[in-house]
Amino acid sequence: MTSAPAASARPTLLLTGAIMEDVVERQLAGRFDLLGPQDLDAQIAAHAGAIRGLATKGKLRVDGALMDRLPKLEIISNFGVGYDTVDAAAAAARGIVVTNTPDVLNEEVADLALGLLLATVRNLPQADRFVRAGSWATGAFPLSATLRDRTVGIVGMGRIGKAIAKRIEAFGLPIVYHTRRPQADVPFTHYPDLLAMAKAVDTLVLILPGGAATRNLINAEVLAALGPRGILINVARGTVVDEPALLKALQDKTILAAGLDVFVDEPRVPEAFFGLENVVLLPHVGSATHHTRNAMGQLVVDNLVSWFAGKGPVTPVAETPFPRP
Ligand code: NAP
Ligand code: 8YV
Repeated sequence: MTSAPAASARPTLLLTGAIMEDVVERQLAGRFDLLGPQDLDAQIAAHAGAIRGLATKGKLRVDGALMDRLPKLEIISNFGVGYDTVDAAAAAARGIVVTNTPDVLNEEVADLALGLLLATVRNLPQADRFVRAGSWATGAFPLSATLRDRTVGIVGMGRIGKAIAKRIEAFGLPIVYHTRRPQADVPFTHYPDLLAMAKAVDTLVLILPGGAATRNLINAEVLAALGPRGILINVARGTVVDEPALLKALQDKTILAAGLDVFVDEPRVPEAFFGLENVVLLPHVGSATHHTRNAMGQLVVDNLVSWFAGKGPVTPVAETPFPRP
């Protein structure tokens, strides 16, 4: 496919998961013949030759094998800025456009990252549990670590990384960052070498894509370099961290604490984390407000509607630029 299709009446669209029923499904229902998300396999088997669009979210892998089952597929619209569950290279090779939901969630995810950082450094969930348990009546809550003398290394300095940096600057903390390429529009020191940065800081905030290229980037060596004052905040993807290595580092106090919004096998969280007092665990809620999830859902709809109106995608991913080169 080298260009957008001519405008067409009611294309068939497959939903691989329940996506914001009130925003996405209601708007799409008037314009598309909708299939899924129930009985996906049976629906694909029965309608494979008709499916021209796919709206996807979360766990289900949209890989080359699935694409090969859908010979008329033109567009994959992903609910989320991270699209590590979609094989975008396989889509590109088949002339299929992939879209995601960038920018509309930057501030929300950055807010959550700072909330998680504060909660982890100042033991806020533990303090809440302390009060609820009636323990305050019998003594004071222990003093905590502080943000005051910290240097923050941000791994990933894209749209959300910059929004996080803006907030950390307002807290008066020095910032450095690691990415593969330096960013021209930020004043912070760039570390091309992650290990060197981990040695130079005591706080790491992860906000980069998941997938094969970043799998286990944060391993035992990086955690050891971060050291016993070290705080790790992960709002990126669970796969970016070697989870067993992190667990061991928390148990052995190789690092001080971690705040995790994301895990390798969501919604399954290794139970060994539950018994640790030096970790704050969130159920992947970086963008999870009514406001921002609605905006993300609207962008999923806008991409599909624009594509099938013959106007091209609104927010194609880098692997499937439009118009194609
Ligand atoms: P973005 O604008 O594309 O920025 C990604 C950043 O990561 C870039 O600075 C990029 O720089 C860096 N990066 C990519 N691959 C890297 C690698 N192998 N090593 C080091 N740095 C690498 O993306 P964004 O919109 O900020 O979103 C970032 C990610 O946040 C998403 O992909 C998603 O996984 C995650 N996220 C999580 C939540 C949540 O709910 N917890 C919500 C939204 C997003 P270089 O290309 O120069 O390396
Ligand atoms: C979403 C996210 O919750 O945008 C992302 O990359 O991780 C979150 O905003 C998720 O994609 C929805 O499943």
